[in-house]
Amino acid sequence: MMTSATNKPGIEEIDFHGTPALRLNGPNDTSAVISKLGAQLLSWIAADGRERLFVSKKAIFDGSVPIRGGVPVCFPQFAGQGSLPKHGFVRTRQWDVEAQRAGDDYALLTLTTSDDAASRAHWPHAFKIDLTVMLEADRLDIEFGVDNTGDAPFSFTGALHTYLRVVQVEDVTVEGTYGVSYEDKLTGEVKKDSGTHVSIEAETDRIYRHVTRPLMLKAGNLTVGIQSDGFPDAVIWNPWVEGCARVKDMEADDWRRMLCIEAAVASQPVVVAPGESWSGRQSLVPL
Ligand code: TA6
Repeated sequence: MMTSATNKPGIEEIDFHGTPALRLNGPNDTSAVISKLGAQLLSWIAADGRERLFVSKKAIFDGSVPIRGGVPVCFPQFAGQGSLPKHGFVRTRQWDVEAQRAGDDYALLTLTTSDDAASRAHWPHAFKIDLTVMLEADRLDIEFGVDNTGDAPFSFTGALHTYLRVVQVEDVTVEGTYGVSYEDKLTGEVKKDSGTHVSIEAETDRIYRHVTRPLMLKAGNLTVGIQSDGFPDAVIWNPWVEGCARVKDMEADDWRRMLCIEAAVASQPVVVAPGESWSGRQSLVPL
């Protein structure tokens, strides 16, 4: 399909629920919105015109808590795996624009943040992290980079905590985990997946270790392929009815409309030597 002059890819500053954000207008009427708060992707409309990310109607955008939905960036700690605030501290930071550009067939944005007195009060390391979102007609790539700018090594865990929108999570299957070991965070057990797919039939919180194949979320007519590079693990999370009721910034039936499939460093921390970098990517492909 030809891209007309009026919908040529580009990037614009917008206000999204009161928080400064950027909208990537991609080819074939695709778009993505990324908040400067947390460098959080909050919307991705694929070429079929449908929103693919879930954001709760009860999400809070004032920076007092992380925004509930989209793609939160968890760093330098995954979940409660350490003494830092849950999922680290970069979800409520204001990030800066480092790069933005668009061509006929893509729009790209990079946001960055680095250590300061506030971060060092939590975590005594010098770092620079960046998140790049690249929007094309038929895919969205989210790349997370970590630079150690100090003179001592550090280790981190983290995730791109992607909330995918589904119509009814009970009807969803996730393929690609056959034979992969996972930690069931609800029971502490380590098991190996032996079925052709995962169905969501109750609260689910699993860390799949060393995932090498792409995953496929089949959610009625909202199928998405999920490929990650660099991130060793994949997390599948749905709070179900009771878990959702415990989350203040979710509506009672939000559990039904979302499934988190996260690209994660969770089973083992990554060590970054001084002056060295690490990067990982999650790619989402509407199918
Ligand atoms: O990645 C899954 C998880 O760690 C769950 O255990 C659940 O707590 C979820 O993240 C949401 O965490 P949040 O801090 O955003 O409420």
